[in-house]
Amino acid sequence: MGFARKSTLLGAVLAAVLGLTMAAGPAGAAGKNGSLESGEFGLYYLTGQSGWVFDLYVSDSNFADDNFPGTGVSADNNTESYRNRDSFWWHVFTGAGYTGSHGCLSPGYVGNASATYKNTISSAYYSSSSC
Ligand SMILES: [Ca+2]
Ligand SMILES: [Ca+2]
Repeated sequence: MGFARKSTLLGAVLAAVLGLTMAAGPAGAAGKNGSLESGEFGLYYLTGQSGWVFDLYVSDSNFADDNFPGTGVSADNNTESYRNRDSFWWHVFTGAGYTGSHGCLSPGYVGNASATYKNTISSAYYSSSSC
């Protein structure tokens, strides 16, 4: 867990720079509550952003200790599509600890996982830059 929680100051600066109308600010997002809010990255159980969503507000180095919120279904190696509602890039990995194949989802990205990442993602972190 080498990543500090995103500071509200940084969020405020980014919101100002990007001209976003984030009235509630980053404090409105609550990770891993099953609801994909602004500032979060969502990994979905099924394609087309359907099924349960594993919503991340901060980086997670190992999905093996996580279930889809409100279920007993593991989020590890079990996601098929994405939606990035964050202003950061999200980097996804097929191995725990940010190892294995490495893919990047831009801010605002919506799509299905390619064959490499379908039901294989085990960790993810956010960054201001792409791969
Ligand atoms: Ca959430
Ligand atoms: Ca975890």
